[in-house]
Amino acid sequence: MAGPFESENEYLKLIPTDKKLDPVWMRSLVERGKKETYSDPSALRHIGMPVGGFFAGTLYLSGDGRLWLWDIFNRDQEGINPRNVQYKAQAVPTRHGANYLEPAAPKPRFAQGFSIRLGGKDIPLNSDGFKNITFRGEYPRALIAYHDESIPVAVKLEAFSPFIPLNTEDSSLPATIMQYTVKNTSRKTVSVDLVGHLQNAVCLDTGMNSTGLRRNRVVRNENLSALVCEAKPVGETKGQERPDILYEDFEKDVYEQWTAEGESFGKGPILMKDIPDYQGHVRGKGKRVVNSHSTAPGGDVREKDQKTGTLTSKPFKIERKFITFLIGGGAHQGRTCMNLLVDGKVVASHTGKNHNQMGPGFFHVEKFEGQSGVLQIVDKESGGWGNIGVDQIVFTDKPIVNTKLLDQRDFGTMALALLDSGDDTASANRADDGKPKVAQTGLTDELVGEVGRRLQLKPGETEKVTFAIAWHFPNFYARGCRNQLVGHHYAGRFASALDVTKYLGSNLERLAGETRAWVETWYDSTLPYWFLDRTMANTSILATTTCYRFKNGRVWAWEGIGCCAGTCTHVWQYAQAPGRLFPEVERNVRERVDFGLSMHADGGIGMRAHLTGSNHPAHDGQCGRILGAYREHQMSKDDAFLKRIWPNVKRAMEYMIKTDGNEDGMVEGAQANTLDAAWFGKISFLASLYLAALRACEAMATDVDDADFAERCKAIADRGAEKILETWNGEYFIQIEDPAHKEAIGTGPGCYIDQVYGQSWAHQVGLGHLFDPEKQRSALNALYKYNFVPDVGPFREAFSKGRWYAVAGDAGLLMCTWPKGGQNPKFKHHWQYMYFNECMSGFEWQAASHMIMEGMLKEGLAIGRAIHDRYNAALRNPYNEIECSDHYSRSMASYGSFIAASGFEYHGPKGHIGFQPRLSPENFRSAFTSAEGWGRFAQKRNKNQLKAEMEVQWGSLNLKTIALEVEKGHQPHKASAQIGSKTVPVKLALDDQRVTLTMDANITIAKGEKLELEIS
Ligand SMILES: [Ca+2]
Ligand SMILES: [Ca+2]
Ligand SMILES: [Ca+2]
Repeated sequence: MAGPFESENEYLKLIPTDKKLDPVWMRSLVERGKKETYSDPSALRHIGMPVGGFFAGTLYLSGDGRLWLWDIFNRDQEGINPRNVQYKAQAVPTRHGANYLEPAAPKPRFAQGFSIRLGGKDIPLNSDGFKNITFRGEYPRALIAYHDESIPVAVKLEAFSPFIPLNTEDSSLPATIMQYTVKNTSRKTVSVDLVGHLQNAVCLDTGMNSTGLRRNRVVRNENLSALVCEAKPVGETKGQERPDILYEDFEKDVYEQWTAEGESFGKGPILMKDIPDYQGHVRGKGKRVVNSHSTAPGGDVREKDQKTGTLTSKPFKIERKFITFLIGGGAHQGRTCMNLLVDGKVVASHTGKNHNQMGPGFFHVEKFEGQSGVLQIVDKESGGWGNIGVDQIVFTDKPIVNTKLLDQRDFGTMALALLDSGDDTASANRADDGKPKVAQTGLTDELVGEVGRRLQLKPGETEKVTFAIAWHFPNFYARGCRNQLVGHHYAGRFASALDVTKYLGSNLERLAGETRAWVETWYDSTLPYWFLDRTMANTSILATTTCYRFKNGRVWAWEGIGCCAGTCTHVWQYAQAPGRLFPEVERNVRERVDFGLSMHADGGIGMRAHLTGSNHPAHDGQCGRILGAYREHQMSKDDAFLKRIWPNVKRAMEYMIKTDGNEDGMVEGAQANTLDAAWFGKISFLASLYLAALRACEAMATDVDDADFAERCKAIADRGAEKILETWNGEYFIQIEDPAHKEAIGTGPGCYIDQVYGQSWAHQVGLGHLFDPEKQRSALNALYKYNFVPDVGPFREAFSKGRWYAVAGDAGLLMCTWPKGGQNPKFKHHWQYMYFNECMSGFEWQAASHMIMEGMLKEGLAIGRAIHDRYNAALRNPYNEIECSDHYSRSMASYGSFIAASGFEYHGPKGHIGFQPRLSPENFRSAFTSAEGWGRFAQKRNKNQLKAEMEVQWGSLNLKTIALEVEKGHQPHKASAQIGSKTVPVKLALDDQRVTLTMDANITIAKGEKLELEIS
């Protein structure tokens, strides 16, 4: 007679359309709330806040104040710590979410830390020394408080690298500042030393393959006392030469004294004549060599490289000063290499150089003489250059002069400095009681120096001590640019780490003051703390090895750390933070790369840029870069930037118009996009981006007086606004598949996260509605209804394909669902199908921003908060939103949600600014950035009045027009404006709730000045 009542649709079974979200949680989305702090030891260990400058490596700060990770030595590896973790009986690599499943924990690579010394006792400033520690993260700054009843002082730490919006240079220093405030909490005067120590880590990775000396020295001047760590090449070794010992020549057809595991090493050394021709001459000695490519099973290069294995020697006695060998193959650190193990630990490692031809390598093992060692030849890499070749291993005493020391990727300098001129307790070698000013050791030995200060504190008294740690490793060979030496921008500005600390020392007040001013401006807001924390946190991606700036000044980035090269257009276009906070960074990529070396003759922008060119274009990336050009123009003070790039922006648009064909405003044919495939048919996702790009070009063409092109873009966009409605299914927007391409993947009638992404972008740059706003709001509602899951666990049990950026217990917005069925069964045959089951925060942020812009606060904030909760430090590192590898650049879309919440619009060359706060417009306050200055906006409004103010904290703000929104029903008739006591004449125009104030002439609001507006 009736039923079944439950849905038969597999998606609707697993995705509740009524989310039944906890009312307390829902309230917390919009409430200002409290500053989130962490004090649980396990949470403190999960934290890794990037605290170095932009484009200078990754230096983490843990929740208890340890500096860790130290990815500053140009290792150029995939992820913060390349590894696999086991999950659901599968090995999950970094790019598939290893650090999401098992967050990395601080592990010291070398000796470094800060401590207090009291009565001869060393108490580290971390959880080993203090019982009670509280961490508060306000990227770019961390505040940590140390307290322990058994210790007569309490300590506070403020850690940051200078971060000053609009000042990219000063925000890109290879350094971090650690400022400690020590308070005597006892009733007696205490004498306490505050000490920082630093091991000389120059050539820490390659020292075993080099001969030379490490040197520490103490430098003092009027601004600082610094410990400087350096290395220099020398070839001498002590003692006499004994005869060489040939340990292994690999001339037999079996490995004999070696144990082979895995598949890639086969049964024994291969005859060089049997190595495939395409590998070239490997230049081994004798007839046979180890070569994990040629011995691996498989029919082609890819299959053979996919195989892995290890070859482990029997233990042997180390009885000479050097182990020499021939080595070739992949350059993957720790993955295609030969390792020397002593006491089970890898003490030295040597990779190939992405070349099959072998060359000489060596380990300097003088300090291990007499001990037992094991050699391990490793092929753990399954991708390109996933192989290793080795031959002719010899133990020898012959001194090896390594003239290449200066070329090593980890050759450079480090410095630890006290940033003022007071007395210090510096020592170049802490093992030497005499506090030497200079100390040196061999490259294989440990050398630790320190810098500190003695404080005499009366009861209740406090004192501040400011340290800086700086580094300078100029030899960056970019794996993403064919291992070419591209260097670092910072190395062009500073000669050494000492130079960096000197710059910090003489500019500390300004750099620290402006950084603090920004943080205070950011948090002096009515927006919820969690929202401010989360939308800013991803800006830290600029301060990780996802992002580089070459010595020639060019900005270049991975998608996530070490994974997917070339500042990918279709990934980076989601990022909104750099374009608003550091517009120079994005202008750099637009001008030098996208509309520069990446551009093809036909106007296509290659989606991945290498050193001198790029590969094929992607449709979404192409549109996104045109939209970026408009944002970068808006964030400029005049139209000089746009005028320079306009001819190529126009060519890029013409390229898109060609893919439209009949110029009906709908792109046809193969549409390559960010889900790593070409989709076919009518696709609202790509059509909306095309419309947004057309509107952006219409606006830019108008700005450069290219009226014909503006008209052309407008006409196509007008048609497209109608045409896109063909993809409307009555509730949301879909893909109408191309019957000629039924084999291709796509979303068909699915509810896809990016279905109206073009509109989200258009809102970011104030282009208004591109097409039917009501239908778009319906689409966003459908997205929330059909794709938001309060717990992805049950869904992922059933839909197990996909990577792990959200797991059981986590909420998230799924990429694509088919609540109305109709999924083309062919989709499942494509590997890219897995994407649809995942939660990827960059996409989620894009959708959340759009919802917030449209006033769907509950939905948009729930999505943002779900991401925030996934990255709670109790679970994992709050600063590492992961997609395909760590610190994934797309997640910088989060800043777009902040733009949405304040309803910010800006056009520098026109002198226009506007705010339409979506949260608490009756009383709203937030930071803003513009072309030349930043500050704070505030408004209060009711039915009769709107009062607003803009206060400039840094730089200046040039204005001609201001757009604001009055309360519904309010019909204002007059407006006044003043800066201090000076009245600024304004004219008022009203369009529904939108008020535009126009000044007679441009005004400039200087730093410290406030523009006050009253509309009634
Ligand atoms: Ca041989
Ligand atoms: Ca391999
Ligand atoms: Ca068309």
